[in-house]
Amino acid sequence: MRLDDHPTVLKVRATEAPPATPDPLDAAWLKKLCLEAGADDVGFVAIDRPEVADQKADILSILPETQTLISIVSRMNRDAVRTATRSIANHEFHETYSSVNEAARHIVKALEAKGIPALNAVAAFPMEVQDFPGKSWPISHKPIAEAAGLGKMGFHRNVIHPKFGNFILLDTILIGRAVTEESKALDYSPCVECKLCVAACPVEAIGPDGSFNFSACYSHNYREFLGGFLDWTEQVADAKDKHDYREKVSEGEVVSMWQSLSFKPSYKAAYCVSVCPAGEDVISPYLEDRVGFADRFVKPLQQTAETIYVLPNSDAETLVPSRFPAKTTKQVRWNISANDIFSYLFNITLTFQRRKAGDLDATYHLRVTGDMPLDATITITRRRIEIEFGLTGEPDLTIETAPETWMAAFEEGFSLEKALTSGEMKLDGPADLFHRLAACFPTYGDIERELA
Ligand code: B12
Ligand code: SF4
Repeated sequence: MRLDDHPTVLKVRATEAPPATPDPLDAAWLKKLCLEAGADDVGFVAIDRPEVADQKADILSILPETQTLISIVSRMNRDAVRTATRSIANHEFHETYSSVNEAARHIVKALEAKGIPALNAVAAFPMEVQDFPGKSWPISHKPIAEAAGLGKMGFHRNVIHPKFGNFILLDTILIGRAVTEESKALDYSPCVECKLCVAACPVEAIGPDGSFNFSACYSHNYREFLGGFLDWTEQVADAKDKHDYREKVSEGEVVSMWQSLSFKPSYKAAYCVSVCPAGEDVISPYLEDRVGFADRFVKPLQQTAETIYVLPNSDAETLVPSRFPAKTTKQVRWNISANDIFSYLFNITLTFQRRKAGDLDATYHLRVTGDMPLDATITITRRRIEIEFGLTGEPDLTIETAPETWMAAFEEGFSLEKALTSGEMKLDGPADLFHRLAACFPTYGDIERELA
């Protein structure tokens, strides 16, 4: 059959084209559409805004027609997120992820019906997890929500809405149209810097200096997500028999993993969100009685008897017994693998332990030899780490090393002496500074590489 005679083609050609939608779209009309679809608040950001410049290429690879980003938020019910009974909090997280996605789907459907290219970039999972441990999320919603005036990232790095506080989840819709009026970023942060999030987090992922300890949150809160699941499967694989397995993994942990796999994965904490008093709808009880607020919302989480998953030689491992006597720690492995020196260097920014760094104030020049030589400067000062490519500043210690030797350097059983004797590593400066650097990181899993 000729294409011109095909029934679909005949029908389409006989149908009158839908009336053209205005271009740019009317912002008031679009806002009404989003709120009616179930969003609790909404803002619009043009693709050319500087706040999203670093995401532009990723966004256009997802929907090349994109001209505007619609940022939407869904409110979570506060008491559900606050309770120490975390199954209830987890249900609230999951339901809100569903509602923000559902609102986005309705908006996209309505826009598509008007011939406007539109796509929901998805609030959270599924993500491109096959790219793990690389960046697996297609879009970062937080900077877009900030640009859309829907809040600012607080001390705990979650976006705090001026009215709803941090009891919101975010999503972004990409559309192939400009909008008559864009949203502006807030000119203040709703965060009141009370640091209740610091006090509540069982692994001090939120540092009192505003730093974020990625590996602490990821190892505990995300025990039943990506990395924790990998670790659990390896424990199954490594167990000699059921008795050995039962020694490694308790019955409670196994059924909890079953629950996460059967329903939706459960966060172990997310306490930073639970205790935050910021936002117009949230702050009154805190203003009336700060101590009472902490007693009511922070203390029960601090006093919950629970297992806290920690990396060996991490700040959390040291802190939990003294700060939270009701909680017990269990060591788990860090398993965001790094097969090349670039990802290894990135990895150490995720695993840096600020308390272990103590008063270390040193600059390291790292010279990696081999097929892909690389120079980098690692600076540790005031309990923060910075890594720059190239050699800058005066080094306190220069480390020249084969790539495999560097990648094994923070692993259990590493011998500096052996590496120096074999010539795989050379130091120019005090060896003590090498040990102090290594001590700033958790002890990684078992070494599978044999040093010559
Ligand atoms: C990666 C991620 C995480 C990571 C990193 C958290 C973080 N601070 O960024 C982990 C697994 C630890 C995490 C934890 C949680 N998350 Co989360 N997470 C994301 C995700 C997928 C991307 C975040 C992002 O944009 N990061 C980049 C920049 C913008 O953030 P950043 O803070 O400057 O960057 C840090 C890390 O991302 C990391 N990093 C930066 N680049 C890269 C690259 C790689 C490869 C890796 C591994 C890490 C990494 O280093 C930075 C400093 O530590 C978003 C969903 C999405 N698609 O946007 C949800 C999101 C940020 N998470 C959310 C929530 C609610 C949580 C939790 C409360 C758990 C939960 N119940 O869902 C905790 C809170 C932890 C905290 N206080 O930040 C919400 C936040 C809502 C809000 N009001 O802002 C989001 C927006 C999901 C959503 N759709 O609503 N999350
Ligand atoms: S708990 Fe306090 S310090 Fe932490 S984000 Fe909320 S307002 Fe800011």
